[in-house]
Amino acid sequence: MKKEITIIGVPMDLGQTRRGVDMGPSAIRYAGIVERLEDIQHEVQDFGDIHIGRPDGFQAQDPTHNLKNLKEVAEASEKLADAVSSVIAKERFPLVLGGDHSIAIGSLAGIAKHYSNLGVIWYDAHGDLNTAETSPSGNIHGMPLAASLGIGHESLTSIGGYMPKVKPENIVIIGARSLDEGERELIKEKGIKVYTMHEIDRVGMTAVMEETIAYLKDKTDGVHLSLDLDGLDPMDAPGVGTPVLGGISYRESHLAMEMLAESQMITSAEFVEVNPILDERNKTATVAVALMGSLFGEKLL
Ligand code: EXY
Ligand code: MN
Ligand code: MN
Ligand code: MN
Repeated sequence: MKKEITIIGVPMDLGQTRRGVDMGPSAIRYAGIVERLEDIQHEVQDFGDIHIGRPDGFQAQDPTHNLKNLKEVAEASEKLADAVSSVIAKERFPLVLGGDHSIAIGSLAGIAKHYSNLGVIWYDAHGDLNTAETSPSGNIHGMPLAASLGIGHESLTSIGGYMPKVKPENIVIIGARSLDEGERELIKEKGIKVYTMHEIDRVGMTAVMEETIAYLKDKTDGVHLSLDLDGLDPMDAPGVGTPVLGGISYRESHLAMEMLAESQMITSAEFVEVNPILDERNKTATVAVALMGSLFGEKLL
């Protein structure tokens, strides 16, 4: 089904400390995302990039909070929330390109207010469920899902002027294989549905996606796909800042996207953590574009 898509670039690298991920939006555009979607008959507009304020000097880690670049990440999140919300208000599909995963704080703030029960599919090696109290790094890209649940520092949970953005029962995490202690406790406490790599290996991606679609279909009025390229195996997506061995394969990821396309349940999406500096000949951005093709209905035959 033809969609009216607006691409929003977020050159954010302040949610973590490896330079280069701010070039993710350019790398994905260079890999031909606009042409790819137009080739399958979608109408595509490019909003351009959200402006990211830079901290004075280098990483302004705030020792009292264990929240690096909190001010700049919060400011960018508000700007992104406004941009995404205006896209949805025009009844267009927001396709957000990262930038590190802290951008999901802004995406979800801009999206969730348009739905009464937004579902979230978090495709990621990580849970991104940390707070300043539980984070081993102080990197805010490890906190966006917690913040969107209303858990964590008020500067992050209050983006968009409301909380929470999402309820625990409307989240499915797929691909987890690196969870910190605090994240494991939160998952148990909140009853968040998680398919780790163990489940994916055991039952297969087809069953995981069938169960995910069935789990969300009747209780949500929209579903956001937050796809972190580090959810894939580093062999297939090497250009990411926090690679973890033993990930989801390229073909399993295409199948997941193709099944989501068939379900027609996805109402917004973001693709994050592409870092062309750590990549091999823009391979990870190219993989991201191929997966977006499948998500938007591209067929092999
Ligand atoms: N859990 C670790 C932390 O919080 O520092 C690693 C987080 C990596 C986050 C990437 C975006 O998925
Ligand atoms: Mn500036
Ligand atoms: Mn992530
Ligand atoms: Mn990740």
